[in-house]
Amino acid sequence: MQGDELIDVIVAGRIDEAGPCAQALLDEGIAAKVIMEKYLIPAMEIVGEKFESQEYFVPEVLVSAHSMGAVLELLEPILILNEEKPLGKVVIGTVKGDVHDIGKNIVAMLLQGAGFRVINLGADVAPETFSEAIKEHGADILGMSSLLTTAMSNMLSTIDILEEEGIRDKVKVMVGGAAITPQFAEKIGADSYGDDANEAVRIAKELVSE
Ligand code: B1M
Repeated sequence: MQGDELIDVIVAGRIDEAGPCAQALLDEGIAAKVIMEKYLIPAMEIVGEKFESQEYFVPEVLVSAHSMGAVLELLEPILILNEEKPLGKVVIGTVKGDVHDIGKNIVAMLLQGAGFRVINLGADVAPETFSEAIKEHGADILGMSSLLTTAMSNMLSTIDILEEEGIRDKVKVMVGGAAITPQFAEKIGADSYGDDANEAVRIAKELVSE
């Protein structure tokens, strides 16, 4: 089994083949993290290029995304460690108005794998929902993701609510996702920006040790 085959399966959106194809790579001894970094993320990059060049439209992108989801489901229990004493608690979600959740889920999985307790609120998460979850779980870090320029201002709306409720200084805010830049993160008063999932883990460790 070649990793390139997994890329082809995801790009072509052959959902039923995605899980077995990834399982074959695992059986060959290829680590889950390597499968994710070498095959899954590049596959979605190809899908993104096809979308941009209008070779693909939303339905094609959706079946590719579901194929990737099937593989992530398979890899999740392998990537996640159940630490008895977590490094910290992270509430994470994609902001309101944005349903892109693949990258955010990868970040959530790697954070869990690194020993954080992660409360993943999903996608299209309202500012109030983030704030409630932070209070309920006593989160150390809030992670917000956005891939849409039309939705990214909801990161600021969330930070505003945290300030209104007097809890902004109790939680570190990390933002990321394809729409976000370090300049935007700074402008909205986030504590940190993560370019990719590995960087997000490194930053989260720094944030809890500050
Ligand atoms: Co959409 N989409 N999409 N889409 N989609 C983009 C984002 C787009 C760039 C494509 C394009 O036009 N070139 C474009 C946004 C343009 C913009 O705003 N600048 C776009 C658009 C326009 C849309 C719709 C409006 C299309 C339409 O309906 N006409 C619509 C919006 C729906 C909505 O949200 N309200 C839409 C819908 C969809 C699908 C539902 C079909 C599907 C999402 C399925 C899903 O997520 N469950 C989809 C997809 C798959 C994409 C592309 C092709 C791929 C995104 C992806 O999964 N990448 C995307 C094109 C692209 O990105 N090139 C595109 C792989 C993933 C691993 O990367 O999410 O960037 P990413 O995550 C990375 C890093 O960014 C980082 O770590 C991850 C791993 O390394 N990261 C963080 C992410 N979150 C982080 C948080 C952190 C730290 C790091 O800290 C908290």
